Amino acid sequence: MQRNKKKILFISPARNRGPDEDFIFKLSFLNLPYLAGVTPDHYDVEIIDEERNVINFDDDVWLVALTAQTPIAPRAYEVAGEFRRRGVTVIMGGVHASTLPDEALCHVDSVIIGEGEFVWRQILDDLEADSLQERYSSGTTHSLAGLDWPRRDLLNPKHYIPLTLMETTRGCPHHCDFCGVSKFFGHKYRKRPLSEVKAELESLFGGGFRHAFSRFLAKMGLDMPYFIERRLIYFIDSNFAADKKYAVSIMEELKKLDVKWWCHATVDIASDPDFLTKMNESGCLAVNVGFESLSPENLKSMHKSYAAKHDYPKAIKAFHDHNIGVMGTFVVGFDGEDASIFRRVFDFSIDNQLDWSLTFIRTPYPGTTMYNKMEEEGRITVRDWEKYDTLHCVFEPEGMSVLELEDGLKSLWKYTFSMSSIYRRIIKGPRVHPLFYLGMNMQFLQMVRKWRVKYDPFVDKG
Ligand code: B12
Ligand code: SF4
Repeated sequence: MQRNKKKILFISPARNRGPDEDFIFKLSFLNLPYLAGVTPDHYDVEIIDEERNVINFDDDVWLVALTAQTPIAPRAYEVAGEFRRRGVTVIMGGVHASTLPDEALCHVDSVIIGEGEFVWRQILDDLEADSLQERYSSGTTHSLAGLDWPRRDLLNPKHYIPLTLMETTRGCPHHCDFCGVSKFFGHKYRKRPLSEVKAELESLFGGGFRHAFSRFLAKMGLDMPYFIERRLIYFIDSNFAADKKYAVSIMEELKKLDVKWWCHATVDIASDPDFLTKMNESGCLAVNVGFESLSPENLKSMHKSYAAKHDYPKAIKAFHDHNIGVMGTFVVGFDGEDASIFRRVFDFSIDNQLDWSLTFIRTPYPGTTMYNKMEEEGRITVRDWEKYDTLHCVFEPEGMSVLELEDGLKSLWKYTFSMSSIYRRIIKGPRVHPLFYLGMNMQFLQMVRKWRVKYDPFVDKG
């Protein structure tokens, strides 16, 4: 059969993961669906998620469009090489290529720096006219009004957990030194018009689902019907509640639609009980909070002083008292930090019954303030981007060896996701949406139980 439309293949490449790195639950993504959403109808579009599909390099395609975060960049370059050898034009966007366009241009024909939607049609027109530029830059000040909705329909729902990803804002007013968000999306907190967010929510969840029995079960902490009915949203915004008035308007809509949801937010919202009440009433299951460090000095050193002002245990209790679970994340490997940090983070997670707790190794991503500082100090030891996955140490640590840091982290994950820890954090109490958190914790348990470590900081050597 002859195809008369030109085909654009959007690809999200995947790292080679060993069986000991594999999650049962897979998340979908929004960036390529957003770009597919602004692609004119006269093109044939397909999204390949390499985590789930095999790439057919001999497919008859006109254009390949790649996305990649830093640890995926090497694989993206391999994929680009395969297609270019077959004479196909390859372009690349995303955080990594935007930060290191010169590097990316050694592997692809064109690089998009910044948000793709605003330059995408121009790129297609240029390619049609045989005048594709090497770089396109979209800046970080675009209004989000009128943004076309992402083509979620191009991702096979069977491949992912029953969860809808959604974005309401871009940018973040804070300046944490390890984070690329405010550099990439800007310090200005840009919000989509409320009417557009509400219309998108309505189109996804409007109508149906008014089962009194499901709501009754949910009140007992059993949210299962919402998962089965796919009425679960993950707001991928870096900071969902930086403008609380705006967030409240969205929550009013979520309450009407009767859905469950979670988001990323900063710890300060815990000191606003009215806001927490509204979160709970609108179906919030969880808030993902980057606690990063238990030391105020470390928080200051990473330019996260606003968090140092908050009492973490009190904040977690406030979330729990409002029936909101806490997914806490931490970072280890600060200067002067020794191996006792692993035990401290573990104890903190248990004592405060963190519903989910994940710790990463400090990683200087290119383009961040942390990267520039470590580069200046000559402390970056690893240039293989695959290792920039926050489980490896890519710099010269101070206070621990690389092995202590990497295996200490793995041990921490093993203890955090052991049955006894899961029991103490979730089952014993406060039992905030226990089914949801059991599922989340169990998938980590099944992964970390296969891990082997040479060094375990939890074992008393004395
Ligand atoms: C949600 C999220 C996650 C979710 C992923 C959910 C999912 N499947 O989408 C989870 C929790 C799993 C996750 C994991 C990780 N994440 Co994350 N994550 C985010 C977050 C908060 C939002 C991502 C997002 O969807 N943004 C919205 C979309 C629309 O933006 P986008 O992907 O950048 O795409 C736009 C442009 O980049 C561009 N674009 C992108 N691709 C392409 C391609 C083409 C062809 C074109 C033209 C344009 C283009 O156009 C898009 C639309 O405007 C970002 C921060 C942020 N606000 O972006 C961090 C972020 C992307 N994550 C980051 C990191 C470090 C990670 C991890 C490596 C480490 C970790 N320990 O968490 C893992 C690795 C995951 C992996 N791929 O292996 C870093 C990336 C840094 C870097 N240099 O790579 C970020 C920027 C946060 C930060 N602190 O700096 N993450
Ligand atoms: S608050 Fe979160 S998104 Fe904002 S700069 Fe800090 S880590 Fe990045």
